[in-house]
Amino acid sequence: MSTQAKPILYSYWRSTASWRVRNVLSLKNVDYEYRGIDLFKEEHKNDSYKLLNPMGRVPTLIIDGVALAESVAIMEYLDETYKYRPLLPSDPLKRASTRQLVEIINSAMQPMQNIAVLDKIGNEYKQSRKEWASFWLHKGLAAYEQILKQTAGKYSVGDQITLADACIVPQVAACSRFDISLERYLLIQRVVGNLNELEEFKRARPEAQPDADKI
Ligand SMILES: N[C@@H](CCC(=O)N[C@@H](CS)C(=O)NCC(=O)O)C(=O)O
Repeated sequence: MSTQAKPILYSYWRSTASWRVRNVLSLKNVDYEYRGIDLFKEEHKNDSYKLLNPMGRVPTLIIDGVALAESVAIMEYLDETYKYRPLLPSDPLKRASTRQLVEIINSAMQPMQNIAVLDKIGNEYKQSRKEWASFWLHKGLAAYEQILKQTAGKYSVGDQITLADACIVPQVAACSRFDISLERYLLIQRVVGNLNELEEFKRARPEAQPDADKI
């Protein structure tokens, strides 16, 4: 159990990296304070926020007296300090597979569709944001799908919910924003379908957040 009474999450409702951390907080049953950072009002670029998150991105988790940034580091810290429902398998190979899947999303997919990167592609290099994102997202989806052939059970790695699951749900939602069809990715569809049925995942969804746009 962590030592601080109530962690504070700086998040943006539609941010997939924030959503990963919300999934883990929800899965671990952690009571936390939510603070919205509006990316479209550029609140993440404020000097005061950058003191907490030097890259000027969301999420940031204030926990145990420290401002932690980078969703994977945050998720691993939570998994180590909140013992309830371990999200990294005890078997070393399954743990490595979990981290492999996490890295495909964290390093090869999300950075390619991050707002700052898409703005550079669109505004400076005058290329199609959608074509760029679609190319990289399909590459990541195909790799994830191929690995699932070896690892998947009910979820990404067997029947245990893992950090990979916390990442794939938001990443698939991001793909739909670029009109990417999941037709070719049957295992991803199955796993995400199973995860989306769980109450813990429903609580973490963008539309359930206090800063969600009410249309
Ligand atoms: N690797 C970082 C990525 C964080 C990230 O790119 N966050 C996005 C939202 S999902 C963001 O803040 N984008 C604003 C920007 O880059 O200006 C993490 O996992 O925390």
